[in-house]
Amino acid sequence: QTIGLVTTSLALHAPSQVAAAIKRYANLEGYEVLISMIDENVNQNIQKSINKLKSQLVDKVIINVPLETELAQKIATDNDDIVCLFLDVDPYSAVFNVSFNPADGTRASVKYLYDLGHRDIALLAGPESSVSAKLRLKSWLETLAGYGLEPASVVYGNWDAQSGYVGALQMLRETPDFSAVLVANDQMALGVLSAFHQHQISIPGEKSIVGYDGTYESSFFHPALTTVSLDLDLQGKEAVRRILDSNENEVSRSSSILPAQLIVRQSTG
Ligand code: IPT
Repeated sequence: QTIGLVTTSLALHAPSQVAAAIKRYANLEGYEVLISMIDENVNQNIQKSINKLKSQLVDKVIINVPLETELAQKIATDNDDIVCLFLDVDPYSAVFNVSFNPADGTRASVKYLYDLGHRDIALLAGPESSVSAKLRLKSWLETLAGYGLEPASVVYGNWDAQSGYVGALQMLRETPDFSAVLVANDQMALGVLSAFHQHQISIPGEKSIVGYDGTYESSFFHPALTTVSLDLDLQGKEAVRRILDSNENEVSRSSSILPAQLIVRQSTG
């Protein structure tokens, strides 16, 4: 028996860690996992991937691709002969999903920086094409506003380390006075660390950095990264459990929203 996984690029750490978890837990349940990786999240590519999996008799598909609610709904409806479970959609949408609370970790990270005395906080957001990136940015902005603050700057990256590096250089050029930067994922935070090191900016002496994801590698960054941690292993485990438990009954397809949690390490002060 086989579970299908349609996933965004596995060159990114978070989706690759989720895929590893899905495989591990599926195997424990006696299932194989067939992976179809797509590079562009356009509807046609997703449908092609699903068709390929269907042709191999897969009838349960986990979809870890950033999708607007409407598109996710369309995919679920177009494929109602199988079960589709989504991992990267608006958690509060009606589609069957296992995802992370987009606000608890972001709020905790802003509060933590605020309590340390930071008032000039820059934001390095994820790509505008990602629902999760938009929800993280929205929550940062709302929480900052709750403290009467506006961000020192908002720059967008594409989730990879190089985009974080380039984004940090842009901030240093255009709005250099910030004392902390909230980054939408750990890989971009790695690029920020590199840019700051190159400019001999001490971390956290001169500037603090907070990442997001809590990927395994982030505790080995230098300095070890303070980050909003997502339990990616749990997301994979929960996705396997929920899709195997699902049946025709609507109730069996209600969503799970997992918590995110701030982990304080050495990149903030
Ligand atoms: C999200 C990660 O936080 C981000 O680092 C990036 O890897 C992105 O996925 C890729 O789409 S996690 C997602 C389940 C919201």
